[in-house]
Amino acid sequence: MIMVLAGGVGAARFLSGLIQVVNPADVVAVVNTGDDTELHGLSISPDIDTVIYTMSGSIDPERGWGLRDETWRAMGALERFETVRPAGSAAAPRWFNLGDTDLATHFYRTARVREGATLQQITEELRIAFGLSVAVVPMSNDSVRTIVHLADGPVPFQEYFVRLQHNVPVTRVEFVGAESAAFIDHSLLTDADTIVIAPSNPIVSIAPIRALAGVDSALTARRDSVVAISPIVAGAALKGPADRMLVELGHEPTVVGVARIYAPICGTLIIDSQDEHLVAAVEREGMRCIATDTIMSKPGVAASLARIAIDVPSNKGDH
Ligand code: FO1
Repeated sequence: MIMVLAGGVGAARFLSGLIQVVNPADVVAVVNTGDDTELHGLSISPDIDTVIYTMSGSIDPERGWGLRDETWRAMGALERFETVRPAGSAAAPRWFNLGDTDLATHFYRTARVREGATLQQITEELRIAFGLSVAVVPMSNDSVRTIVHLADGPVPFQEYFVRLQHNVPVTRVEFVGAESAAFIDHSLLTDADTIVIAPSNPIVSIAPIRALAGVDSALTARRDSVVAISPIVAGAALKGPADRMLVELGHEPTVVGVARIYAPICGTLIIDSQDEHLVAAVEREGMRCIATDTIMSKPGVAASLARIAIDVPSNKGDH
């Protein structure tokens, strides 16, 4: 079994490649839920939905989130209330775009949460409803919320990422609830033949999972069969604020910076060919380093990247 630690868009694209080269039933995607939010009274799990939508081919390819062929009539209809909404009211927020067909997912998840279903049960129902044979599980059934501390105070992740367009320096990132939240299933950390850390933001997509009790120690214990793919290429993030966040939080915005973050828990870092000149520098951090094409916007790259990722530890047992 191959376990993938996943955030949003980059991880979803990698997973789409992985299920082309292995039996999807052999894959378990453990997805960050620190981005989760409640808006309009709805329970929203963006990274879980992005992974399910992408692997099922339902994703909007340009946005990388939400559903293709989407309409926005419900969001548009909220506009009339903005003039009457009292100051301080959370009603009718329009900064977070929920498409009409995407709303169906949030209606379903919210109703099931209210009935007492766990996020794992709901996610299992969603992935089956979207025709996936890959197991998609939340990192925890317990609430973990990524709070981003800015110069003028803390904000929930989605307010940082979407409302503020992440155009604001971060001083600290906190995972509220992580100290008491239970990782979804520790046997995944011990029984997996290979663990892949997908090309997601190390600070806000992978770190929330690592913050759960026992995860880092379990990964460290088997770091030789843990492979990470750098989300930073040539000193920049392909999508999102990962490079700026690395700098703002005191890391190098390069593959060496990523290596230093992952070295304790991961034996191999896969970097893009554009960073080939940094292979030796990454290896000086105590990791094996493989340079290859990691730009998954090109067809076929996700599949070839996945094949390389799962073959790395293959000399340590078959899949
Ligand atoms: N990202 C945006 O940049 N703008 C949005 O309006 C937006 C809405 C949205 C709705 C549902 C959903 O599942 C994801 C959505 N995202 C949006 C992406 C979301 O912010 C993710 O958390 C990021 O992609 C980081 O993983």
